[in-house]
Amino acid sequence: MNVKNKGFATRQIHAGKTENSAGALCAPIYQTSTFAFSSVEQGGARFAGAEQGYIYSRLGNPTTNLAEAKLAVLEGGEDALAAASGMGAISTALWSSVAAGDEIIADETLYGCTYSLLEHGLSRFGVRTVFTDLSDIENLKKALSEKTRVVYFETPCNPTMKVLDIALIAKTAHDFHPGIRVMVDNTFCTPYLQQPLALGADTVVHSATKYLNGHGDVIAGVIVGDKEFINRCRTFGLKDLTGAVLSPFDAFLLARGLKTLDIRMERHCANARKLAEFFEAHPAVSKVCYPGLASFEGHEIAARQMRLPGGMISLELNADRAATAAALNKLELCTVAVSLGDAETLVEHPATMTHSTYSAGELKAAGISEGLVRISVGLEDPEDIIADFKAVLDPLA
Ligand code: 3LM
Repeated sequence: MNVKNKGFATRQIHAGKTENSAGALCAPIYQTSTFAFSSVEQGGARFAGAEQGYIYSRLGNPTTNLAEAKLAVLEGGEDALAAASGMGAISTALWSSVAAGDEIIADETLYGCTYSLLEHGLSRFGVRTVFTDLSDIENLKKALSEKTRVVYFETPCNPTMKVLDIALIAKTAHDFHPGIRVMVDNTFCTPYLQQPLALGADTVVHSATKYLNGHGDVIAGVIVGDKEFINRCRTFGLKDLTGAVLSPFDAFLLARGLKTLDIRMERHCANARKLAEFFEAHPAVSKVCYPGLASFEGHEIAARQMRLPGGMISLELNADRAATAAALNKLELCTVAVSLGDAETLVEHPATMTHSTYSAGELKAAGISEGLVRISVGLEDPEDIIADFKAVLDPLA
């Protein structure tokens, strides 16, 4: 059954389903590295692309295809490619887009390892990245050149929650040259909250480790976009350049997690809004970055391009770094840990953890202050999350 025109919940549950010999409701895990050919000729035909069918799990696997089919349909893309991690997806997509001499324009506030890939990785192979603040569209106009191949950004940005206008950035880049690939990391939102392709972007990448899987037990990534690009990523980028293939078991867990994406995101967002409002009213908190607060700079753009303001909050306390750390160490319900999008509320310190790949000067340029604390609001009862923070913040007020 084609579910493309059904509602989001129906698509997340039913997209990608195929029949199996036992009639199992949940797709089997095809835990196999290779696939038998009926003959030498058939193997040759599959390698030549003259016949459809599986060859080897680095090139495709039925369980992985299920997760890919769901994500393509949910993001509104023609096709999707799963990868072994978010960084596997991002590196595969970028390696498949550039060659020595090309340029990438990226927002200056990015997940730490993406920043490192661009600044310390691709730069070694003759690919230069121009980092700029894409919230001012004049910066993009200045940075665009005949060498630009990709415009890359996250929104909301990890970890400052800066919101970028996807439609405006995509239009500006495409007006300059339609061939420029506008690539958006949609990890913080998932397709339930935001659909970059519908807003004019060409490619979406994700750390599927986060909300998409949603249970903190998988490292995975995905690229979504047009058939030609995904095919290039599959048959060259992932196959030959990175080899960052998702295992069938992790693909199974990802497809399983996706079935409840909408209800989890609704709860993450409802909890985050309550917690953000609590922080905003608390005297120990000097700054709250949450797209759902009218006081937050990115509020209007977020309201336009996101269904709900998300489950991530960043904040600063009226305390020095040591006192901030001491307070966080006293949390009992919430866990001090990197990563995000899990059932558990996770709290981390970007300057020393997720963004320690930035130098002190680079952190400052990216707007990531020394005292910034990032919270991935979980699915617990919101009163319990708030009580945990209240107990450690009250003594600071
Ligand atoms: C983190 N982030 O805690 P993986 N894109 C975004 C991300 O946030 C991440 C990736 C890509 C965190 C991971 S830090 C050691 C833990 C917006 C990951 C990369 O390769 O699946 O980890 O995704 O912010």
